[in-house]
Amino acid sequence: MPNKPVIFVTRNLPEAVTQRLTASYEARLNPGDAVLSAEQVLKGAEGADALLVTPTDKLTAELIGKLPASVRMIATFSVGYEHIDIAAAKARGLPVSNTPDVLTDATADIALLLMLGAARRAYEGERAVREATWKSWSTTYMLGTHMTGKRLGIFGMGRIGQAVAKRARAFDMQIHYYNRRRLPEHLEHGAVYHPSADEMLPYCDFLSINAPGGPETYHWLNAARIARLPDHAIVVNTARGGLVDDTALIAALRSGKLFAAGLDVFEGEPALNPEYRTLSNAFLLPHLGSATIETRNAMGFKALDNLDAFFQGRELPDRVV
Ligand code: 8YV
Repeated sequence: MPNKPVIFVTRNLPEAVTQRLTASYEARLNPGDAVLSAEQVLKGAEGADALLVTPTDKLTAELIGKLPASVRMIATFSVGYEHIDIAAAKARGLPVSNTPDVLTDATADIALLLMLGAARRAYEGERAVREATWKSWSTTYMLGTHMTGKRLGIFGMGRIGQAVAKRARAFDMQIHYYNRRRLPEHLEHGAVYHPSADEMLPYCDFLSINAPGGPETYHWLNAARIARLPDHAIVVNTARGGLVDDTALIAALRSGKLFAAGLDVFEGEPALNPEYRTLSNAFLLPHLGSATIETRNAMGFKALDNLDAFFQGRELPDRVV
């Protein structure tokens, strides 16, 4: 069919998503799946009607300012959109869509995996089995700390924070939370709201970070806030690495102030602070929050739903700006 809109897709997509994309659009793909430089993004965008991007593309104000006039929409294959300068997109009248909801469960599942993995020393245990350093059972071998019945503080009680709380309630955890706005009571399910995050921290045997990244939350978890946590607390992060001051977290993991951390996201990932690799009380995953076949397909279909809406002149279902 002639005149299909041209979509420049910066990274490889799941097969089912690519099939649907290529049926409706003239897709300009990146088969090698390399992370593209700003110059490569601009080159790929030449003559394209829309961009389908991911968080590995840094769409700065400068890059957005240089986009060819043909580009009329940006769809990101992610719920987070701190990699896109939203003000610059708005100034150019470029609509931006994201992929909320469909990755809520997968990401909350990973948060629970991190909490259990950190509390029960899953990394050390797994390594002992593989490296054959496990010699015998003993009453004091590799003791972790209990998760059941403890207090969980959630920083950022949006969709994912609420899904983490739901799962944690099955472990009889008492939920505390900080959010810019208090949830309506029927969504709190008994969780204790703290109007200030700093005031919540002393109640967090476990702290789960579920707030968006970006300048407002940059290095939110710093040395002063870690000091407010109970001794031997556990920190997990499935949001964005930038929320954590790595130097402060690493110092607290080394000193024993914190029992452990479970991290799925890192500032500068995949080039994380190398000291994390040396810490046996850090349970580390390579940004797997939404990495299930079901979720990644659903994210791709959501991005396509938004592109379809745009090119059919309908309101975007997931409009960020
Ligand atoms: C994705 C994410 O893995 O959607 C997000 O914001 O952080 C992750 O779930 C990633 O963005 C894929 O594009």
